[in-house]
Amino acid sequence: MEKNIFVLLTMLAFFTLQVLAQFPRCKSDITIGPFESFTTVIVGDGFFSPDCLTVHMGTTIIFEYQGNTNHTVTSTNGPFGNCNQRALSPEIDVTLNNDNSTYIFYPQGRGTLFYKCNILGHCERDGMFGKVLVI
Ligand SMILES: [Cu+2]
Repeated sequence: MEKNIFVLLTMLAFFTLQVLAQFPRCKSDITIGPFESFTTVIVGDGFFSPDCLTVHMGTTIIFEYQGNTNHTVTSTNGPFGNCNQRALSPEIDVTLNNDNSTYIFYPQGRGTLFYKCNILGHCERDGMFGKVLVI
């Protein structure tokens, strides 16, 4: 009887880990203090850094291009790592390159902005996605 419970718990732990492994994790997870007027997310070739950012209401987020090929900041409905859909609210779809190297995001309320790079393959293949949690 005890052996059966052990086997059951082992299987449960195994399947739980399998499910958790499906969700991408933050490569970096930064929280910005409550009185910062702005913070920066670097848009590079194949990454956003930090990819997970927490700010307080009133902090502006500057997406700063430091790449060699075009990238976009494109809002999605989430969850983190979703490369498929675009979000309509807030709808953001900005191409960044040497001619247009910054996008300034002014959060209008608390909540999470999920975003990705919409250039083919950049989100799916390179993992170009991120989120901004506004608290
Ligand atoms: Cu890109």
